[in-house]
Amino acid sequence: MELWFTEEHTKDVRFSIRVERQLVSVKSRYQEIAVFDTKEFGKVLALDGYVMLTEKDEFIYHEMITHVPMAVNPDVRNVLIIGAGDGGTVRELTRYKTIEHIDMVEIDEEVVNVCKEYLTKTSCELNDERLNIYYEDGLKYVRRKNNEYDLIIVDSTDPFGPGEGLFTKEFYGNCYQALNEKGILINQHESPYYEDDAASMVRAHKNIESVFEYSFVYQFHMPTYPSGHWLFGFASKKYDPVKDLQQDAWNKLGITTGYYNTELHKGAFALPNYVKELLNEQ
Ligand code: AG3
Repeated sequence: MELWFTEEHTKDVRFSIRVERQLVSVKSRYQEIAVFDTKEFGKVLALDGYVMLTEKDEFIYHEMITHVPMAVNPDVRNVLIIGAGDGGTVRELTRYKTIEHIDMVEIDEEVVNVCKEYLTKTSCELNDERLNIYYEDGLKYVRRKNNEYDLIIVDSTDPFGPGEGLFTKEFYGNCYQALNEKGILINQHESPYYEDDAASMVRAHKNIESVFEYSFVYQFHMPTYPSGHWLFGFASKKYDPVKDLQQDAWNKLGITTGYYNTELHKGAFALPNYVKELLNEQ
C-alpha cells in the first residue's frame, strides 16, 4: 500500500511526500504533532499538517537562522530563542564556544519530548549546560525582559495557531525592549511567493520596520516549504547585516557548514524585484 503525506500549499496547490512509516502522532494541548519516515527527506516533523522540518533540508534553515546574525556580531553571549522545540537552532548555536547562555521559550513541551525521542539529528544538543528551556508563551515571556539579550531568534510556526502572536507589533516591540543596544532580532518571515504567505510576510515586515532602526529581509532555498523560497527577517538597533558583516572573524572560527558561507551571506540580502516591490523598497 502506498502512503503519502500531503500539505496544502494553497487552495490549488499541494505538495506530497511518500511515507515509509508513520512513527508517531500525538495531540498536545496546542497542536497535532506527527513524525514520519520518508525515503527522500528522511524523518519529517509536521505540526497541524504543516511541514516544520525534514532531516534532509533542515540544515539550510537552521544554518541561515543562526550563522547570519553570528557573523554580524560574533561576540554574542546571551541568546533568547522563541519556539524551536526541535532543537535545530540550539544545535547550531552551541557550536559557538563564546555563547554563554541560551534561554529557549517553547510553548509546547510535547514538541520537545517527541523531537528528543524521534528527531535526534536536531535535538542532540538540547541537554547543553548553557541552555535553559521554559515551557511558556514567548509572547508573555518577552514582556518581562529588559535590555538582556544580544540576540533573539524567533523560530516559529506560520502566523496561525499557537504562533500567531509572534508576528504582531506588540511582540516585536517587546523584543526590542528585551534586546540590549547591540541586539539583533532574527525571525521566521514566511515566503514571498504565494498570495497568503506574501501577505503575512509583508505584514510582519511592516510591524518590525515600525519598531527597529534597521530592518532587512534575507532569502534562502527551502525545498519542502511552500514554493521553496523562504525568508528570515534581520532587525537591529545598530547593525547593517551586509556592511557590518565580520567576514574574517567568522571564517577564522572554522565552523563547517553545508549551506551558509560569508559570500552567500551578502547575496542573501539581495532580493528579487518582485519581493522588493512587495516590501515597498523599489
Ligand atoms: N518553522 C516553520 C516554518 C514554516 C513552515 N511552513 C509550512 N510548511 N507551511 C520551522 C521550525 C524549524 N526549527
